[in-house]
Amino acid sequence: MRTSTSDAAKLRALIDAEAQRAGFDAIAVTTPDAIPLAPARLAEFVADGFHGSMDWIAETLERRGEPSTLWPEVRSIIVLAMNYGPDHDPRDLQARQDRGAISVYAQNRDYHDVIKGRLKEIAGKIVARAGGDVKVFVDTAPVMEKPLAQAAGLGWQGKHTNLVSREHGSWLFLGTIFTTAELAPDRAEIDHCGSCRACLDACPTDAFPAPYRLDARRCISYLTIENKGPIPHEFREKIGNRIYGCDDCLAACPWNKFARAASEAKLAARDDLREPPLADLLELDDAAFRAFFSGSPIKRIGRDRFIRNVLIATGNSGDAALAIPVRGLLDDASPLVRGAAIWALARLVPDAEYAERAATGLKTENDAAVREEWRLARPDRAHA
Ligand code: B12
Repeated sequence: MRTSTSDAAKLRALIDAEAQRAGFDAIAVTTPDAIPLAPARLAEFVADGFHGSMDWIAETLERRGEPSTLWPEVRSIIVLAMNYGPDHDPRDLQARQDRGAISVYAQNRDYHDVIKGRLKEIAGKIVARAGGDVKVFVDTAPVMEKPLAQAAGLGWQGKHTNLVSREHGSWLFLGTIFTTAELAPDRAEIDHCGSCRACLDACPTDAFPAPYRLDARRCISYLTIENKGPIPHEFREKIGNRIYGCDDCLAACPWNKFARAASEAKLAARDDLREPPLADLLELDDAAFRAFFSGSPIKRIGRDRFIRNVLIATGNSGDAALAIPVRGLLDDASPLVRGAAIWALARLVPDAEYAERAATGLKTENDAAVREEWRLARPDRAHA
């Protein structure tokens, strides 16, 4: 769609005003051809297997790497960012082993819902003013939001691969509006990480094989959210009490000193998700899980995967009192839960109890993976 320079300037002024009104903290514009390096880097990520079981990344490779393959009519891409900065250092909770640590982004209402609604409002205003067509995307569409945000100038992709901004540090959500309108692009941002490697060194599971490259299979965010099966043994202790996502690489970023806490009205944390007791979470059955996490992104992973995570944190808690709810989960209907309960039990009860329960468990358990958990949790104590 052809737009005259003065019309484009007026449209941009409208977009800026609407974005501010909708509560976005930053907005900038880029073009669909502005991320020429991204397709090859994305292909390398997939070729190396770094996407793990996120098959949807491999399946959408072409569309994801090239915005104009996703939507040939797109002429401009508006990238919007919303600050979700915490009002405390999220790593502090790691010292409270009886509590579960939920990553900052998941302590509020699901940002997909919050941001998508607001992007749609702005997109509606663009069409009303300039005509043409628009599409809005946040997170789940095959769009590479971070390189697009860097190309638009909102920040740069840090060594932890997330977008870092001078004003908001590492605490930004991203969303995009694709439009057929021609808008003048903003200038791309350059890298300001320098020789810093704080985020790389902060990773508990060594998920960065090199700066700017993440092996998702080792990332606690992937292991606790995307991974549907048992959590590999090598990561269980390192996960500590992190029960949904991880903030360590973000929280280590020195640029956060310029960030401010997100406002209450927008994306403030739910009080009951700031430091939930593991004992309470272990009690959640399916219905209680869905009710408690209504409107939260955590609901997406379902009760069984969530309880799996809580059980790993419970095993790491060293709190023998938690063996009581763990014993109750040894007979859970979900093999995923039973397997994680075995691991937690092995770390909380004396040898004699474990040996006795393993002997009984191995007699009655039919699931091969759960049987393997009985054997591996304490190889010296479990006899087939
Ligand atoms: C898949 C995914 C994940 C996966 C994989 C993460 C990843 N880094 O790829 C997992 C589940 C692990 C994950 C975790 C998290 N995620 Co996520 N995730 C996504 C998603 C859906 C796609 C990302 C993607 O395209 N990955 C593929 C890789 C190849 O792309 P890339 O990360 O851009 O990789 C680039 C670099 O490697 C770089 N590169 C490679 N080599 C080199 C060399 C040099 C020299 C340079 C300069 C660059 C470079 O080029 C690549 C292409 O740009 C986006 C939403 C979206 N649609 O964009 C959200 C998104 C990236 N996630 C987000 C968030 C908040 C998180 C978590 C913080 C959540 C949490 N607290 O647990 C963690 C952070 C972990 C981390 N350090 O990345 C936000 C990030 C916002 C921001 N400020 O950047 C996004 C944008 C969602 C959103 N709409 O806000 N996520």
